[in-house]
Formats: sequence, structure tokens, C-alpha cells
Amino acid sequence: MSRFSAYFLMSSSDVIEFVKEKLTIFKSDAELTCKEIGDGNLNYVFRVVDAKYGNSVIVKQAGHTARISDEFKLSTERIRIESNVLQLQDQLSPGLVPTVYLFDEVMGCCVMEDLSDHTIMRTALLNNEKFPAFADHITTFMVQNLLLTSDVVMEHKEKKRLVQNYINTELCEITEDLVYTEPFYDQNNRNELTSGNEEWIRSTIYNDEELKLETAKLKFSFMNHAQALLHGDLHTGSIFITKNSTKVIDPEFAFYGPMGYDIGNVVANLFFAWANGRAHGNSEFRAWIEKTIEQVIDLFQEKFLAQWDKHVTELTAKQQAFKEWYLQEVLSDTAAVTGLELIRRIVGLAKVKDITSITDSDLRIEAERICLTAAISFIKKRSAFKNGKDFIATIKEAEKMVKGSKVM
Ligand code: SR1
Ligand code: MG
Repeated sequence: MSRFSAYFLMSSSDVIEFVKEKLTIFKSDAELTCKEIGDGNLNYVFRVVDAKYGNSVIVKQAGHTARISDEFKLSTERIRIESNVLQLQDQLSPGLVPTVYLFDEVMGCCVMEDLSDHTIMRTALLNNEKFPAFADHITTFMVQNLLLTSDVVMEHKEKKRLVQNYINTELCEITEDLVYTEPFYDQNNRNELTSGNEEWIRSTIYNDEELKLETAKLKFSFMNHAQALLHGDLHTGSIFITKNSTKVIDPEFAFYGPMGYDIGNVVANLFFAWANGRAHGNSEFRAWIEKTIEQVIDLFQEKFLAQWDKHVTELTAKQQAFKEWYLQEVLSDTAAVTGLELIRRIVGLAKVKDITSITDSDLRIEAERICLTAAISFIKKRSAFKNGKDFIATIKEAEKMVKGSKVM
């Protein structure tokens, strides 16, 4: 009987045995080595390499708790969601996700293409690398996967079946808590405030009643607006990149939610790279990030409108004014989520290296305040955002405000 007929958390040597038993990719005389390379918050990621013939695969296994903390008790259902979503995204946006070779329900794992010739985008951005094709690739990814899974395009019963199939209770709860709730409340949270910034955050975030009201509205929209099949965690750590290739990974948080959740995550995480570049005095890199953010917003809109005209099937959505209204709602949500992500990664439990790696305490405090000041505007003034330039103007304005009120 197979050792893999009941779930257990695999070691590197178990993974070698597993791929030998389950895959036909490796020859019988392959010389396999395996290393755990995961650095995400949730799962275990193994790279299996055949030293003899040069083939390699990635095996991703879900555990029953999150890697970041045992406090998060989870089922392995998320890996089914991830495997299925990757396969759907491969159809809707070919070339922009890794190929899935196998999903194993018993072991709670997914075997997929090894992208070791790519770099995790967050790491590359921290090295101030630029990626001229990124805005084009990521906007194609988002327009294809968001618009084509929405009611604008899909037959409505079929779309509802997808909504059902991608109910993702546990991972949505993580987002509801870590993104939409805890960062705004001084109690019942797992927040970690940077030393020297505690008082500023208390008075600027925790004590802002208007901010609490707006984020409550946004939380209920996240939970109830089944607009499109989201990636659900589209930050720069979920993107593998080279100069001419972009591969989006890790869609385990996927579910039907508001489109702006994905777009806002991309924009906020580019702003984190901007804040890191600023703290290290790299103005050329910062200018590239600004241009990229503008392109992400503007190209998204351009492609969205073109694809809408090409694919719209819903009669009531064929009105020009409805299309414009719909896109403006997506843009407002995008601005709001940009703000939410900026706040939760600074105030909340799950941090980003772009900020935590700023070793000079004053520079880190300043970077955090600029991001948080901009974030509040993104949330409160979300319906005023019309184009990429508006997003850049907001961070510039925040930069001026923080510089002008410098009492640290
Ligand atoms: C307990 S998981 C913490 C964070 O890591 C994931 O990448 C998501 O962003 C989540 O919020
Ligand atoms: Mg992830």
C-alpha cells in the first residue's frame, strides 16, 4: 500500500518518494534532491531537482496550521482552491501562471512548474531592479481573470456555480481579520507597532472614527460583493518575474469578491517598494515605480474597456454609461484597498520586507507615516480617484505632509 494514502506533513525525503510514485516526469534512474524553500506565511514549498537530467518541479503542501503562527488552524482545502484556480487562470491568461502537473487531495499538495529562473518580485524590487513589461503583463492578468469571471461576461448560473466552488471560508476570515479589522482597533488585535511610531499610530489610525466607519463599509463589501474570481493575495511576494516574463503564483486566497481587491494589492505593494527606494535615496528607481503604478491603473482601465466591448454578454451591461459607472466603482475599490493594504502591512501582523528591512529607525518611521497618511486618503477619498496620476499625487501629498510635520 502507498505511504501516501493518508495525510501527513512531508519531509524532503518523503517528497522525493512522493514524486517518484505520483509523477512520470522523472526517469527511473533520476538523481533526485529536494529542499524546502518556502518563505511564505502559510505553506511548505519543496523544490525537487533531477541532477542527472536537469528536470525540476515544485511541490507545495498545506499544513493544518499557518507557518507564520500556530494560532491559525486551517484545513488543507486551500490547496484544492489554489490548484483549480491556477488551471482556470492558465486558460484565461495563458503564460502568466505556472503549469500545474498534479493536485493530490489526500496529501493536500500541488505539484507545479519550477520557476527558479524567475525571482520573487519583492526581492527583486528590494534590489532596485526594474521590469518594463510588468505593467502590461499584470494588467492583462487582472483584466482577463476579473472581467471574464464576472456576471458581465459569464452566464449567470455558471458564474454562481463558480462562486459556490470557490467559497473560501478560512482564508477569507484571515483577510477579514488581518486586513479589514485588527489594524483599526486598539483591542483584540495581533498588531505589531514599530517602536517610536506607537503614539502616532494610536492617534492617527485607532482614534479616527471616520476611518473605522469607512473600513467597516469596505469590510462588508469584501464579504458580500461576489463580483469576480479574485486571486485574493496579489502582492509582490505572489509574483515571480524576469525582464520579459511575469508569473502569478499562490492564489490560495481566491474567492468571489470585489475586483479592486486584487488591483489595490498590486498598487499598495508597489508603493512599499517606492517607500523602500525613498528610504535608501534611490530617486531613479522611485521614478520607475511611479511610472509603473500609473501604467497599472491606466492600462487596466484601457484593457478593461476594450475587453468589455469584446466579451460583454449581459444585455443591461451593454449601455455605455453603465460600463463607465462600473469601471469607476472598480477604481474606487482599488483606491480603498490600496489604503487598506498599506495600513495592514505596517500596523498589522503580516509585515512586508520593504518596510521591515529599513534599518535606520527614523527613516522607517518616516516611511511608515508617509504610507499611512496616503492610505487614509486612499480610503476616505476613494471615489475621487480617476487615473494613475491621482494615485501618485496622493503619495506625494502624504510625503509633503509628513516632512512638514516632522516631530519624531
Ligand atoms: C496568516 S497569513 C498572513 C498573510 O499572509 C498571506 O500572504 C496573506 O497576505 C495573509 O494576510
Ligand atoms: Mg502566499
